Amino acid sequence: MELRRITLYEVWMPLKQYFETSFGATVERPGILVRLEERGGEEGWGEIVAGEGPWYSCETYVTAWHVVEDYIIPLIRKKELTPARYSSIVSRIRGHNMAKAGLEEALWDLEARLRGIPLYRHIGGIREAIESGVSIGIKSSVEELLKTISVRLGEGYRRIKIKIKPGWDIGVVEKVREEYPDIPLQVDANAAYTLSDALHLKRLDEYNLLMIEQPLSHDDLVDHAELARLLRTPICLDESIKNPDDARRAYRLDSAWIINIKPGRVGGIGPSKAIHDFWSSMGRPVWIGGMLETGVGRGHLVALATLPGVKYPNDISASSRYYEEDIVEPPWILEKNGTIRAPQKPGIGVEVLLDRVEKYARRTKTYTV
Ligand code: OSB
Ligand code: MG
Repeated sequence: MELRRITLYEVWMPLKQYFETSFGATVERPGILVRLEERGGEEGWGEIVAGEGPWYSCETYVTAWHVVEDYIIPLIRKKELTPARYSSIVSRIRGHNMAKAGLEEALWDLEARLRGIPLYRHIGGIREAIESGVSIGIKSSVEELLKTISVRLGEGYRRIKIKIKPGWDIGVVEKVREEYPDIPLQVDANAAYTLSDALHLKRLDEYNLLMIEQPLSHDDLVDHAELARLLRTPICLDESIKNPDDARRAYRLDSAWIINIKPGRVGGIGPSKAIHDFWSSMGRPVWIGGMLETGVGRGHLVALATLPGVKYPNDISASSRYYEEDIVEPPWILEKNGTIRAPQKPGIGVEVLLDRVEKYARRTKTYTV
């Protein structure tokens, strides 16, 4: 594909409700949208999911812009690109997976649109609807949490994930289970514990959780393996799996049974597929996680969630769970049966509303390539 222009939009999307994890609260979500235009006039869109501060990962929306502008764009100028060639070219840059992923996603979207096929088919997806779960942040009280869970279940979400941290864990899960003995339920610690909390975490085994996500340090594989031997609750890794090699090592060490794949964290759709393929070939399940994406990034998540190895509901909720108005048309909608349909239109299958993007953008820049 021959690119003509790349435009970056730094958008700030106000969340309907703040989202709190063990590393902090997000009130307004920054994100960088990537728009590619190729010679024939076709477009591709991707999203950089780096946050406001280096809390979930070391990247921020500021470092991501810097890396795209000063390193990625100069490296790809005048090059004939496919998503795979792009990944190979930018592999010279260490880390900065979220920055890399934005353009990579846009290339996949562009390639699918040029071929006139939906992105999910282009990447090997096999289902026309994906199972939608919801991730619920830390609340000011258990009552508040129970109320939120009841609303989300009423909307049709197929599984509830709650964020935990020291002081907001066993007691909270116990109360949720008292109220809802049978719902599919899982917890996410975002790396808030250490191995010395192993016996404390073991108490979660009583509550029939689908999994515990990233209990220990953000780049650990060894301690998770030790914890996995102690717990009956399956361990799911999020932060610790940053590339396909990490997945291979996690399998070797037996650090996890499940991987939450996020394209931003691992450098895009290609590396996500590689992790999916490897982990599935080992007979283990994956699902697709989210980073509070706008409708653009969400399109890429939906496409990935149609892959055959996705065996659990995903952190892919409707646009209305996050935002008063999304920047795409149609917005992502939850069906009554708790699924989201994979669009049959080319690429991510939704139209990006440029006037909305401009409304939320605080910085925009176009590069000719
Ligand atoms: O750990 O999965 C996480 C959001 C921001 C940063 C990290 C995480 C999350 C979520 C939200 O859990 C998932 C979503 O996009 O709905
Ligand atoms: Mg997580």
